[in-house]
Amino acid sequence: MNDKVHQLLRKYFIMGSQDCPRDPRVILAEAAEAGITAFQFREKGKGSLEGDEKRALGKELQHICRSHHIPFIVNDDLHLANELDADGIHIGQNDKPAEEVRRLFPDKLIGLSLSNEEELSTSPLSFVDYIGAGPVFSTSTKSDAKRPVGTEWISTLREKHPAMPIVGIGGISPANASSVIKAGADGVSVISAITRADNIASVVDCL
Ligand code: TZP
Ligand code: MG
Repeated sequence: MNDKVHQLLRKYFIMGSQDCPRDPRVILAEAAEAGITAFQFREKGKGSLEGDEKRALGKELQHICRSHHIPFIVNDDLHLANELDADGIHIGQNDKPAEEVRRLFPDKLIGLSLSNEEELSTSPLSFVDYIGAGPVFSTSTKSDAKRPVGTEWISTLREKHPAMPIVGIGGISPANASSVIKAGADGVSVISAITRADNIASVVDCL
């Protein structure tokens, strides 16, 4: 299981319709075609869909993931993850505790965001499959993002948890992705580098 998780974090695309200047289905299909290794549906923040519309888009994006054999992971929304039978769920520090999420979803992939030592010290990592570490660099995609922690945070986590699957997030692009991997991450997760790309195939290629 662990080996597989390390691999699927390599090029982890995250988005919701609010991040997309074009049809999200087309953007995901292009990214899938280009070789992303996982996808997270993060329908959240200003301009995001809710209720039936959110569910319907989630279903369509899941379908695209399935046809490319890419895991479909839902951000925060346990109800939607259950309803769609997503492959995984990603939770933050203000969501349901990891222990409870693991009890609800014994077989799903569970990811947890960690931004600093304090969060690390209070998080029961035995219940999660991977860590989302960041924001590594500054980002304008998430309005309430914490302060950038640099690649040092990746190195710290790697040192403390040598076997844990870790993916960097926040301000990552083809220009800096290799520094995140070099610091010890198994992969990079990106939103705007892909959703706002002129050429998605070349961006995914260079991550
Ligand atoms: N969590 C920490 S930073 C961030 C999230 C969801 C946004 C990352 O977006 P981008 O466009 O890749 O910087
Ligand atoms: Mg959250």
